[in-house]
Amino acid sequence: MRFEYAPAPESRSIVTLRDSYGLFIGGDFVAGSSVFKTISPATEEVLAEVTHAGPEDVDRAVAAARQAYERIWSVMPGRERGKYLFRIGRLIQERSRELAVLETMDNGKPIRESRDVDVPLAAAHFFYHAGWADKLSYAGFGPSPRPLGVVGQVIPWNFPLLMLAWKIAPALACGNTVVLKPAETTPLTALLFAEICRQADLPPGVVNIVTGDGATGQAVVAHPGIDKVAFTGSTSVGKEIARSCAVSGKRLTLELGGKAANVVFDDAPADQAVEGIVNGIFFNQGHVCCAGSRLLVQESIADELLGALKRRMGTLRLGDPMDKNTDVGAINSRAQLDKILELTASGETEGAQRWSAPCPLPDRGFWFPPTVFTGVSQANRIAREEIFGPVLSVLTFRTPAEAVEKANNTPYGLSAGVWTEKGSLILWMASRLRAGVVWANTFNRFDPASPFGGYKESGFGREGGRHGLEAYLDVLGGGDV
Ligand code: TAP
Repeated sequence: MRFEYAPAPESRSIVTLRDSYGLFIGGDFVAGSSVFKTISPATEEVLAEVTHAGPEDVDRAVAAARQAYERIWSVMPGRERGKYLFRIGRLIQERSRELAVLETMDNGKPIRESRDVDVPLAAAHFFYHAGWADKLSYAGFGPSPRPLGVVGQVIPWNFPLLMLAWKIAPALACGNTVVLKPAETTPLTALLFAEICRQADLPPGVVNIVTGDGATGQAVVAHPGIDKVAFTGSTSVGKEIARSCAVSGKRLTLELGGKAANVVFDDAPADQAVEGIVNGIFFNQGHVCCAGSRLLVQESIADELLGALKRRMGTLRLGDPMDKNTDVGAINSRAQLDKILELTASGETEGAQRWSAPCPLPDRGFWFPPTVFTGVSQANRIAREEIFGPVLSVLTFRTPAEAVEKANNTPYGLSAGVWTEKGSLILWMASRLRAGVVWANTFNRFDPASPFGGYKESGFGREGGRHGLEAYLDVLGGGDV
């Protein structure tokens, strides 16, 4: 039986969009070299004009960050820095509805996700790191670990505010100042965050936000005044940045792509496993670095599980991201949709069978239905390359050893899932899977206290937890923080 829901649209009235946004440098919104437009991927309407930061703008931002670092932030006692972080966390909570609506408008993700996942987790990151700011001497990095200086941070479009929080909260807690570049297609919540920094009376220059495209990102990471680069994005751009940092001696952390295996054994609780598979790949339209995009299912239950999965996929509601009942929102951009279309076409060309949930797609905007491919071989592109969309590739296995071999047969290593009733099998699998995070009988769980990061081409360094602090501290140095 299929339930129909009446529309339950969230109101946009809480958000006041400006026609045009400047760059946030030295505590002020300032003009830059040129402008571009940011659109809603669900309707293609123009939301606002945003400033494109050129090299000279990046230069100004780095200078502002340097001044704030030397004169204020690096010499401020940790307990005082912690108060600012705490205040920012509170303001994110107070303005959570506004942030969630704006995120959904600019990114296309369902309001339910931005409201219940992105924004609360962003606030949690600030609260968590507020707690560390005055305790760094007890974090196991020596008695007085020092900050690194000015940090250049470049983030992607899939979790715009949350990725900002992952980057800015630990950097500030450790005494660094930042120049952050949000993704070209999703700059608006970063700019609202800039307003929050002003509301929190954060000293000017501690956080600087430069909007723009890849060239702006390149100008940030290549700037000689940057001491450390933190990048989240694709593996190809990450490799380019690694090459440029290698010759400059800058400290670097990379959070890159993934092609996670979600492994389901024959004794797994079927209904929970189906929910976990759906959450693993269709959450946030599959625009998730750690998405469970390869389902490895034990051969003996494959038909039964796939039947249940397709039934569940048939109940997913795709459409207006502002509707509180929507499960699957818009694809973030035309370019990303084209990439998904190209890779899924290759799946069929290479012999896999495609099945898509029977949901009508809106006429305007960028959309792709939840899709599953069966008959996939390990050599197929859809089993090897990150699609970054709502597309699941299904493979089967017979023994745990075969599951491990197939799960690890990827250049990536960000995450994995294991579904079984047996605790011993979970531990056996977890110790063999080459992935930064292994979820057991769940998927896509995040907590600021838990380190997150990759193996192999998924990057290096960790974000979150005590481990994440290390990336923002000169752990070999001495002195006071
Ligand atoms: P990218 O194309 O790599 O873009 C990421 C960011 O880098 C954007 O702000 C982008 O600007 C900028 N950029 C592009 N070229 C650059 C260059 N040459 N130098 C410096 N910066 C540059 O990735 P994406 O398509 O936005 O994001 C999707 C990727 O991010 C996926 O592979 C996903 O797995 C990964 N991701 C990883 C994680 C973690 S935690 N591992 C989390 C989220 C996403 P523009 O937007 O203007 O192009």
